[in-house]
Amino acid sequence: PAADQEVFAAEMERTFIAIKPDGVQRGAEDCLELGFKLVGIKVVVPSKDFAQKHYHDLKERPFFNGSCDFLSSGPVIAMVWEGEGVIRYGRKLIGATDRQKSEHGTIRGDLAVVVGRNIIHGSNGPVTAKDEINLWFKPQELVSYTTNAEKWIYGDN
Ligand code: IDP
Repeated sequence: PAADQEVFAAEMERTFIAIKPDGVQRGAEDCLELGFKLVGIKVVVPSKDFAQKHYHDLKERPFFNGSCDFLSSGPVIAMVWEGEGVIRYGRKLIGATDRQKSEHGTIRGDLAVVVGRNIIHGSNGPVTAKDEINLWFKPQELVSYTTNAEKWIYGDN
């Protein structure tokens, strides 16, 4: 679904974040200091067919083919992050799709120059997040664990 059709809730959830090929070449993974939990990560070069699956909701858009070619052009760092409100927070950290509209202090706002090379992907909302996590990761590639900091991050009352 489009971002504006997704319903958000501040509950424990998982999102799919990917550093795209341009972001990998430019070292953008250094920008990720989320106060959230990384539960899955791998480096992959997606096939064109796989990229088409990832961008399936953009099939009708004129930039669909170019975006799929680009996503499959080199290594992508694929990640699943977990935490309360992580889907919306991830989008905020990434910034608007078009760099001209993304704020300074966001990854795209600071690093991207053109919309077709915008460094990083993050799920639009809960439905997309679930679909993308399922597409990119097998269940056994994701881990559940507790960090020592969690009780300080979330409190217990
Ligand atoms: P998002 O990545 O912020 O969720 P979407 O609208 O889902 O934005 O578009 C997916 C990707 O397609 C964008 O990240 C960008 O790489 C590419 N894209 C979007 N709009 C354009 C455009 O107008 N020209 C070229 N590429 C675009």
